[in-house]
Amino acid sequence: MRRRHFLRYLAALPGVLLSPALVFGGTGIPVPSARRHARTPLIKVIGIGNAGVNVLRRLHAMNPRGVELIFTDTDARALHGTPVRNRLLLGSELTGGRGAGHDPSLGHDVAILERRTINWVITGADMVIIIAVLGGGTGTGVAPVIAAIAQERGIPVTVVVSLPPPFASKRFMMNAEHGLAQLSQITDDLHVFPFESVLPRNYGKMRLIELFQRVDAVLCDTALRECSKAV
Ligand SMILES: Nc1nc2c(ncn2[C@@H]2O[C@H](COP(=O)(O)OP(=O)(O)OP(=O)(O)O)[C@@H](O)[C@H]2O)c(=O)[nH]1
Ligand SMILES: [Mg+2]
Repeated sequence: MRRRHFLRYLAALPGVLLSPALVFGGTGIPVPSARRHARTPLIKVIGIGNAGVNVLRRLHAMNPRGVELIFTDTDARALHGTPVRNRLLLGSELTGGRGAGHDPSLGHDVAILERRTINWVITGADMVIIIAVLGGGTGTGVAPVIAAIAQERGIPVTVVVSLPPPFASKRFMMNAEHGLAQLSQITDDLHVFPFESVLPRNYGKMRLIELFQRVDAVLCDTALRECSKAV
Protein backbone atom coordinates (compact mmCIF):
# COMPACT_ATOMS: atom_id res chain seq x y z
CA MET A 1 0.00 0.00 0.00
CA ARG A 2 1.39 3.36 -0.99
CA ARG A 3 2.10 5.75 1.93
CA ARG A 4 -0.59 8.24 0.79
CA HIS A 5 -3.23 5.51 0.70
CA PHE A 6 -2.11 4.15 4.02
CA LEU A 7 -2.50 7.61 5.67
CA ARG A 8 -5.98 7.97 4.15
CA TYR A 9 -6.84 4.53 5.46
CA LEU A 10 -5.68 5.49 8.97
CA ALA A 11 -7.71 8.72 8.85
CA ALA A 12 -10.84 6.78 7.93
CA LEU A 13 -10.33 4.09 10.57
CA PRO A 14 -12.49 5.59 13.37
CA GLY A 15 -15.38 5.83 10.91
CA VAL A 16 -14.90 2.21 9.89
CA LEU A 17 -14.80 1.04 13.47
CA LEU A 18 -17.97 2.97 14.28
CA SER A 19 -19.80 1.95 11.12
CA PRO A 20 -23.34 0.59 11.60
CA ALA A 21 -22.19 -2.81 10.39
CA LEU A 22 -19.81 -3.19 13.31
CA VAL A 23 -21.88 -1.40 15.91
CA PHE A 24 -25.11 -3.20 15.13
CA GLY A 25 -23.57 -6.30 13.59
CA GLY A 26 -24.90 -8.27 10.64
CA THR A 27 -25.98 -6.44 7.54
CA GLY A 28 -24.70 -3.01 8.43
CA ILE A 29 -28.20 -1.55 8.18
CA PRO A 30 -28.73 0.39 11.38
CA VAL A 31 -31.89 -0.51 13.24
CA PRO A 32 -34.10 2.59 12.96
CA SER A 33 -34.47 4.09 16.41
CA ALA A 34 -38.24 4.11 16.03
CA ARG A 35 -38.16 0.33 15.62
CA ARG A 36 -35.71 -0.19 18.43
CA HIS A 37 -38.09 1.61 20.77
CA ALA A 38 -41.32 0.34 19.21
CA ARG A 39 -43.69 -1.07 21.81
CA THR A 40 -44.79 -4.64 21.48
CA PRO A 41 -48.40 -5.07 20.35
CA LEU A 42 -50.98 -5.28 23.10
CA ILE A 43 -53.28 -8.25 22.81
CA LYS A 44 -56.48 -8.32 24.81
CA VAL A 45 -57.88 -11.80 25.34
CA ILE A 46 -61.52 -11.84 26.38
CA GLY A 47 -62.98 -15.03 27.86
CA ILE A 48 -66.78 -14.85 27.79
CA GLY A 49 -69.30 -16.89 29.77
CA ASN A 50 -68.58 -19.67 32.22
CA ALA A 51 -66.51 -21.75 29.82
CA GLY A 52 -64.66 -18.76 28.34
CA VAL A 53 -63.73 -17.60 31.84
CA ASN A 54 -62.48 -21.09 32.73
CA VAL A 55 -60.28 -21.19 29.65
CA LEU A 56 -58.91 -17.80 30.65
CA ARG A 57 -58.09 -19.04 34.17
CA ARG A 58 -55.90 -21.63 32.52
CA LEU A 59 -54.24 -19.00 30.32
CA HIS A 60 -53.73 -16.76 33.33
CA ALA A 61 -51.79 -19.53 35.10
CA MET A 62 -49.36 -19.53 32.14
CA ASN A 63 -48.69 -15.84 32.65
CA PRO A 64 -48.35 -14.89 28.96
CA ARG A 65 -46.38 -11.69 28.30
CA GLY A 66 -47.83 -8.69 26.48
CA VAL A 67 -51.31 -10.06 26.94
CA GLU A 68 -54.16 -8.57 28.94
CA LEU A 69 -56.83 -10.99 30.08
CA ILE A 70 -60.43 -9.88 30.54
CA PHE A 71 -62.70 -12.28 32.41
CA THR A 72 -66.20 -11.46 31.18
CA ASP A 73 -69.55 -12.82 32.32
CA THR A 74 -73.08 -11.87 33.28
CA ASP A 75 -72.83 -14.30 36.19
CA ALA A 76 -71.02 -12.86 39.22
CA ARG A 77 -70.37 -16.29 40.73
CA ALA A 78 -68.52 -17.50 37.63
CA LEU A 79 -66.06 -14.62 38.06
CA HIS A 80 -65.23 -15.59 41.61
CA GLY A 81 -61.48 -15.90 42.16
CA THR A 82 -60.51 -14.11 38.95
CA PRO A 83 -58.20 -11.07 39.30
CA VAL A 84 -60.46 -8.19 40.37
CA ARG A 85 -58.99 -5.59 38.04
CA ASN A 86 -59.43 -7.83 35.00
CA ARG A 87 -63.02 -8.72 35.77
CA LEU A 88 -65.91 -7.51 33.64
CA LEU A 89 -69.35 -8.25 35.04
CA LEU A 90 -71.84 -7.20 32.38
CA GLY A 91 -75.53 -6.33 32.56
CA SER A 92 -76.38 -6.80 36.24
CA GLU A 93 -79.39 -4.52 35.67
CA LEU A 94 -80.83 -7.08 33.26
CA THR A 95 -79.64 -10.35 34.77
CA GLY A 96 -79.29 -9.57 38.47
CA GLY A 97 -75.73 -10.88 38.11
CA ARG A 98 -77.07 -14.42 37.71
CA GLY A 99 -76.21 -15.16 34.08
CA ALA A 100 -78.18 -15.04 30.86
CA GLY A 101 -80.14 -18.25 31.49
CA HIS A 102 -79.03 -19.92 28.24
CA ASP A 103 -80.70 -17.11 26.29
CA PRO A 104 -78.32 -15.56 23.70
CA SER A 105 -80.79 -12.78 22.93
CA LEU A 106 -80.49 -11.67 26.57
CA GLY A 107 -76.68 -11.90 26.27
CA HIS A 108 -76.90 -9.81 23.12
CA ASP A 109 -79.08 -7.15 24.83
CA VAL A 110 -76.66 -7.00 27.74
CA ALA A 111 -73.72 -6.41 25.41
CA ILE A 112 -75.56 -3.67 23.54
CA LEU A 113 -76.45 -2.01 26.84
CA GLU A 114 -72.80 -2.23 27.91
CA ARG A 115 -71.46 -1.01 24.60
CA ARG A 116 -69.60 1.93 26.12
CA THR A 117 -67.93 -0.22 28.75
CA ILE A 118 -66.86 -2.74 26.11
CA ASN A 119 -65.49 0.07 23.97
CA TRP A 120 -63.50 1.34 26.91
CA VAL A 121 -62.18 -2.12 27.80
CA ILE A 122 -60.78 -2.82 24.33
CA THR A 123 -59.18 0.61 24.01
CA GLY A 124 -55.46 0.39 23.29
CA ALA A 125 -55.63 -3.16 21.96
CA ASP A 126 -53.76 -4.00 18.77
CA MET A 127 -55.61 -7.29 18.61
CA VAL A 128 -58.58 -8.84 20.37
CA ILE A 129 -58.94 -12.57 20.93
CA ILE A 130 -62.36 -13.81 22.00
CA ILE A 131 -62.82 -17.18 23.68
CA ALA A 132 -66.09 -18.96 24.48
CA VAL A 133 -67.92 -22.23 24.30
CA LEU A 134 -71.06 -21.52 22.28
CA GLY A 135 -74.51 -22.69 23.29
CA GLY A 136 -75.22 -20.70 26.47
CA GLY A 137 -76.65 -17.20 26.74
CA THR A 138 -73.59 -15.12 27.61
CA GLY A 139 -70.82 -16.52 25.41
CA THR A 140 -73.12 -16.91 22.42
CA GLY A 141 -74.89 -13.57 22.80
CA VAL A 142 -72.02 -11.33 23.91
CA ALA A 143 -69.16 -12.62 21.72
CA PRO A 144 -70.57 -11.37 18.38
CA VAL A 145 -71.24 -7.91 19.84
CA ILE A 146 -67.71 -7.55 21.23
CA ALA A 147 -66.27 -8.84 17.95
CA ALA A 148 -68.35 -6.32 15.98
CA ILE A 149 -67.32 -3.41 18.23
CA ALA A 150 -63.63 -4.29 17.86
CA GLN A 151 -64.02 -4.72 14.11
CA GLU A 152 -65.73 -1.31 13.80
CA ARG A 153 -62.74 0.24 15.53
CA GLY A 154 -60.34 -1.42 13.14
CA ILE A 155 -58.92 -3.80 15.74
CA PRO A 156 -58.23 -7.27 14.27
CA VAL A 157 -60.37 -9.92 15.94
CA THR A 158 -59.60 -13.60 16.37
CA VAL A 159 -62.32 -15.87 17.70
CA VAL A 160 -61.56 -19.20 19.39
CA VAL A 161 -64.69 -21.19 20.17
CA SER A 162 -65.90 -24.69 20.78
CA LEU A 163 -69.34 -26.09 20.09
CA PRO A 164 -71.34 -27.70 22.90
CA PRO A 165 -71.03 -31.42 23.65
CA PRO A 166 -73.23 -33.71 21.49
CA PHE A 167 -75.26 -34.62 24.56
CA ALA A 168 -76.22 -30.96 25.15
CA SER A 169 -79.84 -30.02 24.54
CA LYS A 170 -81.14 -29.16 21.07
CA ARG A 171 -81.58 -25.61 22.27
CA PHE A 172 -77.86 -25.32 23.05
CA MET A 173 -76.98 -26.68 19.62
CA MET A 174 -79.27 -24.24 17.87
CA ASN A 175 -77.94 -21.35 19.95
CA ALA A 176 -74.40 -22.38 19.03
CA GLU A 177 -75.15 -22.61 15.31
CA HIS A 178 -76.78 -19.22 15.31
CA GLY A 179 -73.90 -17.65 17.25
CA LEU A 180 -71.36 -19.21 14.94
CA ALA A 181 -73.16 -17.86 11.88
CA GLN A 182 -73.08 -14.37 13.40
CA LEU A 183 -69.39 -14.62 14.26
CA SER A 184 -68.44 -15.83 10.80
CA GLN A 185 -70.04 -12.73 9.31
CA ILE A 186 -67.86 -10.51 11.49
CA THR A 187 -64.43 -12.12 11.22
CA ASP A 188 -62.61 -14.62 9.01
CA ASP A 189 -60.18 -15.42 11.77
CA LEU A 190 -62.42 -17.99 13.37
CA HIS A 191 -61.11 -21.14 15.08
CA VAL A 192 -63.98 -23.53 15.71
CA PHE A 193 -63.60 -26.81 17.56
CA PRO A 194 -66.53 -29.19 17.49
CA PHE A 195 -66.58 -30.77 20.94
CA GLU A 196 -65.70 -34.32 19.86
CA SER A 197 -62.91 -33.17 17.54
CA VAL A 198 -60.57 -32.52 20.44
CA LEU A 199 -61.36 -35.61 22.48
CA PRO A 200 -60.20 -39.24 22.38
CA ARG A 201 -62.54 -41.84 20.87
CA ASN A 202 -63.47 -43.33 24.21
CA TYR A 203 -64.53 -39.97 25.64
CA GLY A 204 -67.90 -41.49 26.56
CA LYS A 205 -66.19 -43.10 29.54
CA MET A 206 -64.71 -39.84 30.78
CA ARG A 207 -66.22 -37.61 33.45
CA LEU A 208 -67.80 -34.34 32.29
CA ILE A 209 -65.30 -32.22 34.18
CA GLU A 210 -62.47 -34.09 32.47
CA LEU A 211 -64.07 -33.53 29.05
CA PHE A 212 -64.44 -29.82 29.74
CA GLN A 213 -60.84 -29.60 30.85
CA ARG A 214 -59.61 -31.24 27.64
CA VAL A 215 -61.62 -28.80 25.54
CA ASP A 216 -60.43 -25.88 27.68
CA ALA A 217 -56.82 -26.93 27.15
CA VAL A 218 -57.24 -26.93 23.35
CA LEU A 219 -58.90 -23.49 23.34
CA CYS A 220 -56.20 -22.16 25.66
CA ASP A 221 -53.35 -23.51 23.50
CA THR A 222 -54.96 -22.08 20.38
CA ALA A 223 -55.32 -18.64 21.96
CA LEU A 224 -51.73 -18.78 23.20
CA ARG A 225 -50.48 -19.69 19.73
CA GLU A 226 -52.43 -16.79 18.23
CA CYS A 227 -50.88 -14.47 20.82
CA SER A 228 -47.35 -15.56 20.02
CA LYS A 229 -47.97 -15.19 16.29
CA ALA A 230 -49.00 -11.59 16.85
CA VAL A 231 -46.14 -10.53 19.14
N1 LIG B 1 -65.17 -26.62 27.74
C1 LIG B 1 -66.03 -26.20 28.67
N2 LIG B 1 -67.32 -26.19 28.38
C2 LIG B 1 -68.17 -25.74 29.33
C3 LIG B 1 -67.72 -25.31 30.61
N3 LIG B 1 -68.79 -24.93 31.34
C4 LIG B 1 -69.87 -25.11 30.55
N4 LIG B 1 -69.49 -25.61 29.33
C5 LIG B 1 -70.31 -25.89 28.15
O1 LIG B 1 -70.28 -24.69 27.39
C6 LIG B 1 -71.54 -24.38 26.82
C7 LIG B 1 -71.91 -22.97 27.23
O2 LIG B 1 -72.10 -22.96 28.64
P1 LIG B 1 -71.65 -21.74 29.55
O3 LIG B 1 -70.29 -21.28 29.19
O4 LIG B 1 -71.90 -22.18 30.95
O5 LIG B 1 -72.72 -20.65 29.11
P2 LIG B 1 -72.61 -19.09 29.31
O6 LIG B 1 -71.95 -18.53 28.13
O7 LIG B 1 -72.02 -18.80 30.66
O8 LIG B 1 -74.13 -18.62 29.25
P3 LIG B 1 -75.24 -18.49 30.43
O9 LIG B 1 -74.79 -19.34 31.58
O10 LIG B 1 -76.49 -18.95 29.78
O11 LIG B 1 -75.26 -17.05 30.79
C8 LIG B 1 -72.48 -25.48 27.29
O12 LIG B 1 -72.65 -26.38 26.22
C9 LIG B 1 -71.77 -26.15 28.46
O13 LIG B 1 -72.02 -27.53 28.46
C10 LIG B 1 -66.31 -25.34 30.88
O14 LIG B 1 -65.81 -24.97 31.94
N5 LIG B 1 -65.52 -25.78 29.86
MG1 LIG C 1 -72.97 -18.88 32.58
